[in-house]
Amino acid sequence: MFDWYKNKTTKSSVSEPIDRSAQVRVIGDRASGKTAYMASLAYWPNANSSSPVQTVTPLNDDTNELVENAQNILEQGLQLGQTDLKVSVEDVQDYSLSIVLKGQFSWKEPKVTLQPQLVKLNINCRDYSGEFFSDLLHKTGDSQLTNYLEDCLLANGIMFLADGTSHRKDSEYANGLDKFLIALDRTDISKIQRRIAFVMTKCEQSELWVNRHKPRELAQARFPQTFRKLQAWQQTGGGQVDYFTTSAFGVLGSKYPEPNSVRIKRDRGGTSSCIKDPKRWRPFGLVAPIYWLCTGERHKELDKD
Ligand SMILES: Nc1nc2c(ncn2[C@@H]2O[C@H](COP(=O)(O)OP(=O)(O)OP(=O)(O)O)[C@@H](O)[C@H]2O)c(=O)[nH]1
Ligand SMILES: [Mg+2]
Repeated sequence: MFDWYKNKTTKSSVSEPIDRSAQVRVIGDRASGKTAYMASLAYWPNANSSSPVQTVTPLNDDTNELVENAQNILEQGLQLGQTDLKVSVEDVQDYSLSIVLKGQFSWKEPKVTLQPQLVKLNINCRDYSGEFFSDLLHKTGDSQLTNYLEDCLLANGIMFLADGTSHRKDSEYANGLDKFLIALDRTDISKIQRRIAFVMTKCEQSELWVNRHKPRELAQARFPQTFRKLQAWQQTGGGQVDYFTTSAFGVLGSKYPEPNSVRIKRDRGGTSSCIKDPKRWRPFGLVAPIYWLCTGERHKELDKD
């Protein structure tokens, strides 16, 4: 039954890509940027020719609709609507994507030839409403919540998104996470090794941008309680944890980059924005956490993205 939990690894012949897959759930507070993250990933605007990512392909109707939303809403300089909490978790949007990474050169025995090896990442990803996260904090024994938690058990990857500018909510995130991990460990009989990616979003904001290449240090400094909870979970054998920085909107310019976002609101809960210059919309750091969720390894080039 749990066969598809395991990362499917097909040993490659000459030109076949290495196939890796993951079942993912995206969780996080209201307005942490979950839907914008998924929409930007699926749409993949203004691809950079030097990026390690070759293609991103939507694989189902939910994902095609998400791409349309990226075009019709985000690209028009507007904000996406809030995601509603569905009565049944089966009704939650389930995005399916295939990401192909360009070949990396490697020496192949017995003939020593340079051979580029494509890597294909397949993910199925459910984008929960942030209301799920607040219910975790405030409700117990609720059947809807139980339904969502049971659905999380089916995933081998959890992407926990936090608006990088919402650090004043660190203790709430740590408490929500604590409840989440306890519920997960208590009901989990599959004993699969799960990975949790802690992803800080909106990192085009200058105070985050300067530290984007030190995600672990940034998480520890900005979200110390959440960081400690995650580390403790890892140390007690719950699974693996790693840290990432992203922006669904990206920056403008390269020498003196400025955020490609216009701030609409900023408060304790974080930042609401829209894209400043949609023609130059280029997100960063979107694929690095997915690569790690699928493989358990960090991809140096994606980390530099
Ligand atoms: N500056 C900036 N704003 C972003 C980014 N990603 C999302 N936002 C903004 O953050 C707000 C919330 O984004 P959503 O993607 O709707 O957040 P969500 O986590 O899906 O929220 P719920 O569906 O309510 O749980 C909106 O104002 C977005 O435009 C980003 O990378 N940078
Ligand atoms: Mg949403």
